[in-house]
Parts: sequence; structure tokens; C-alpha cells
Amino acid sequence: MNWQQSLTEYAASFIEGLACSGVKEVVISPGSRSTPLAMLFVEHQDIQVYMNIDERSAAFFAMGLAKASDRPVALLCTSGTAAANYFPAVIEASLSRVPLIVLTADRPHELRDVGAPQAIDQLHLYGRHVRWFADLALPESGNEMIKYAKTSAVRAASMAKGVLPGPVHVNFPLREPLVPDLEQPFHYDSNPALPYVSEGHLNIPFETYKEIADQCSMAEKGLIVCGNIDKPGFPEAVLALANSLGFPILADPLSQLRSGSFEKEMVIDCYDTFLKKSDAANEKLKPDLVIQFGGQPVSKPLSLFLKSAREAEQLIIDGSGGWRDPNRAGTHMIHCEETVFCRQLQQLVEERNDSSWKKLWIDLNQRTKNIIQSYIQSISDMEEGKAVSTLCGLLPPDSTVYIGNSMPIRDMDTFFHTNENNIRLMANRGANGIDGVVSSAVGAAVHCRPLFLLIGDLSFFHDMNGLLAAKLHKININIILLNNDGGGIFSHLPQAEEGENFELIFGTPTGLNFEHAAMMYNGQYTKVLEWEDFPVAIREAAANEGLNIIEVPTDRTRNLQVHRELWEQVSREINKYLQS
Ligand code: TPP
Repeated sequence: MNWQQSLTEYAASFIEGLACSGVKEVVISPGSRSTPLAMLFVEHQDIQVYMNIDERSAAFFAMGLAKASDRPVALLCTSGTAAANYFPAVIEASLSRVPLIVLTADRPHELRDVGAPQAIDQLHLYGRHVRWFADLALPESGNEMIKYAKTSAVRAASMAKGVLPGPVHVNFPLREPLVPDLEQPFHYDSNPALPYVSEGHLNIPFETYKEIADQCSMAEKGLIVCGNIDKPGFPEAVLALANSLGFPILADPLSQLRSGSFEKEMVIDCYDTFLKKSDAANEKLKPDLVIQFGGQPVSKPLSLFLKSAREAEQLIIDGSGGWRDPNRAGTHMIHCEETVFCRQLQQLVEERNDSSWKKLWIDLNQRTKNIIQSYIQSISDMEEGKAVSTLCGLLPPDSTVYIGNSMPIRDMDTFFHTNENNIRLMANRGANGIDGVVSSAVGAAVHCRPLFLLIGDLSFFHDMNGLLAAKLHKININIILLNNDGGGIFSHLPQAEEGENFELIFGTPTGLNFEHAAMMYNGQYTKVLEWEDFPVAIREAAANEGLNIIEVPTDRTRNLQVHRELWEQVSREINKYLQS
């Protein structure tokens, strides 16, 4: 067997190992050192290739694909700083538990650390942000090496989608010549056989369920808190548990509990607003038992509320065995798959009928929702809260909304209320970066249609390169660009009072004309200047193919004023109600 055949057999075996482990997509950035892998990926019938020139965007795009499909996605780049550009997305994927298989081509060992071109130290490049790292052997022929290549791929995929899903890094040293033999490259695939990986989930002993059921029966003021969690079957399971226990569910927008055809009586969706400004509510609503699922909720008032509930038992359920307790208020860490936990516990708990506790939460929630909705209706000028609230009412059934960080995710928390429309919400809430949001959403849009991206202007600017994937791969995406010309969130922070350098350091207006960006990427562009044009723009965008950008210009000072007025009104009316 000549060198070219050995190289081909080895690299093809690795790719075959990925395909057999359920990898269906790879995002490749161009380069020379990665040649054999790139050329062979394109040859594989079961793997869809997406080219993406900018590695930073490529990695977020891959993360969006993986998040939306719940399958591991592979990434491939050349050696050098290309690999370093994956870093922000690797961090986000690690924290938000998204399976990525990062393949970085590298120089062979004799060309490392000797001043060779495009050679950086790629070993353990992503540090502790990956679940597994391997520096593969150089391609070689022979059954042992083929088995090694295939097994490494199977292992990489299994680590990526394991109990704690996340990114893995496989560094692939390759020696020239790099061009593979494309005559039937995958004819080696049957021999040797692949190892089979059996996967399971975390569970707890029956006695522990019994103890928890007893705790729940004794609790008079129980609550369930659901943060970011997107697992099929979980909404129904947790709602059934909440109904049996009579515990209201404080449901983050990313819990997927606010929208769907299930019964939502127990879902509380306005807690952020009434906990924010009402001491009386915080006092009256103190729980004695809290069961928490999912990532950290967006709402800061909720975190403070849970942090101050020092007397309460706080059970933190994590099916990936993590330690999700930033409030340091957890009294029990329970490593158990969330849906299994709800179903098993529900069988053991006593059914509880109506309680004044449950009524109080539902009542406060409904009153707050009424105030929010009538206040928003009274606004006539272009304002972000109104834009988000109106958008929520216009979304076609079964839409997905990818939500940018900063104010968009907070406004969704305030204005996205329970509905039947089966809307799926996604966001990059691992590291809460304003980077890579466009690319992530474009990646998710491959699997979710229609998809709306709700994003601020700085986050949009930060990842404008991400629009190229939409153009080149003809992906349908509708971007609602909330343009307040700068970072609106900073106006809500104490530094906003600190005078003349605020705009320079925090506001950071760019004055960009985003219509040009839309044109550059062949997108359709609409600027909404009157509310009556907004529904038309959304409807047209949802019906259009390709990239649609709807810009909503707003004013940061006015946005702040509207939010404050709304919170003051809720605070006044809720406090009055609680004192009556
Ligand atoms: N850089 C990264 C990569 N991530 C961050 N979270 C920040 C900086 C800090 N940051 C948080 S919000 C924000 C910045 C710079 C401003 C975002 O502005 P925009 O996207 O326009 O949203 P708005 O605040 O107006 O809602």
C-alpha cells in the first residue's frame, strides 16, 4: 500500500467512525493542512458539508446546528490560529452542554516548536473547556491503525454526547503529501468492526425518591424553578409533577414551558417583574421547599429571591451531574436525569388539591401580566419592550426564536407569556456572550423553520460575518434587529448615572447603516418606523426565502424610561393588592 492509500484509509476510517456514531454534519473552514479530511468528508454520502470561511463564525454555526438537532456536529480547520478562532464557541458549547467534535489539522511532530510556518502549540488548546482531548497518531496503514482511527472517532462522539454533553478536541497531525486517493475512499468501512457504546442516564435510588416525596408532602410552600432546559418530554413530566404537588413553576423563557399545547395553569411567567420591585411580594412568597431544574434563569430578581430563601430546602436536579448553584443556596444536589426524576417522584407524592399558596402565585402572576399588557398597549412610539411584546404576538405557530444576549433575552423574559403556539426559544446562555449569536442562529435555522433572531445592534455588528453562511447555504432566517445604536443594557446599570464618559465607555454608538449589510449578503431589508408596519414586515419575512432583516430603530433613553414606568406601575399595584 502506498502513502496516499495509507493516508486515505486512515482518514476515511476516522470519518466513517464519526458517521457511524450519528454525526451527520461537518462545518469546514478552508485550509491546506486539513486537505485529506476535507476532501474525504465531501465524499461521504451521509455527511452534509457546510463551508464557512471564518472559523469563529464556523464554530458558532456548528453549535447552532448541534443545539437545534441535538446531535453532535463536527468542525474542521487547518493548523495555526484558525483553531484558536474556535475558542469562544468551544467555551459556549462547553458551558451550555452542546456536543461538538472539533478537528484541528496539525503539523507532524517534527515540525512543531521549530519555527515552521502556521504551526502553533495546539495540544490542549481549549484547556478544560473540552470533555476529551486526543493528539492522534500520524496516518499509518494496517489493521491496528485503522481500528485506532475508527475507535478514536467513536470515542470522540461518545464523549461529546455523553452524560455531560459538550465539545471534544481531536488534533490531527498530517504529513505531506496531503491529497487523498478518491477512488472509492470508503470501501474499507466494514472491517474492523466498531466498538458499540451503550449509553444510560443518571438516576437515584428508590429510597432517595421516597425521602424527597416525604419532604414534598411536608412542604406547605413548595416551588419548582425551571431554567434553561430543552429536552423532549420534560415539559409534560414537570407539569404533571407540579400539578400533583400543587407547586407553581417559575418558568424561564428558555425552559420551553411557556409555549405548547400542554396545560399551563401552574406556569408562572411574570415573576421577574413582580419580584423586581415589590418587597411585599418577596416577603409573602417565601418558599419552604424549592426544586430546581436547568441552567441559571435569566432573571436576577429570581436569583436574589432564591438566595434569600435561606430557610428553604433547595433541591437542585442535574441530569448531567454538574453543580448548578451560583446562589450557593442548594441544600441537596441530585444527579438524576430530569424527566426520569419528575416521573418517578410523581408516582410517590400525595396528590394535593387547591391551596392558598398556589392561588396567591397564580393571582399575582395574572395581575402582573394584565398590567404589563395594558401598559405596553398604551405605548405608541418605537420602543424595545413594545417591539418584543408585539413580536411575541405575531410569531407563527411552531416558530423558533433565537434570542440575543443583553436586553433581548431580558425583554423576552418580561414579555413572552404563556401561549399555545409551540414556540421554541434558544439563546447562548452558557457564557452570555454577544459574540457568535448571528452564526448560532443561522446554524439553528437549518433545522428550525421559521426561525426569528431577536438581536441588539452591537451583537449583530459583532457577528456580521455570520450572515455569509445564510447567503451561501441558502438558509432562511428572519432577523429582528433592535437598533438603539449602542449597548442599551448599560443604561440600566449604576454607571449610567456617572456622567460624561458614559457614551464613550459604555454606550458605544456606531452609527452604522445596517441596510448596507443586508445588501452585501443579498438580504431583504425593511426598516419599521410605525407599529402598523411591523406585522406586515413579520408576515412577509416569514413567507420569504433567504435572509430577511427587519430593523426596529429605538432610543436608549426612551427604552429605559418605559421599563422603569412599567416596573413602578407593577410595584404600586401589586403592593396595594398585597396590603389589602
Ligand atoms: N463582549 C462579549 C463577547 N460579550 C459580552 N457580553 C460583552 C462584551 C459585554 N456586553 C454585554 S451586553 C453588551 C456588551 C458589550 C452590549 C450589547 O449591546 P446590544 O447587542 O446592542 O444589545 P442592547 O444592550 O442594546 O440590548
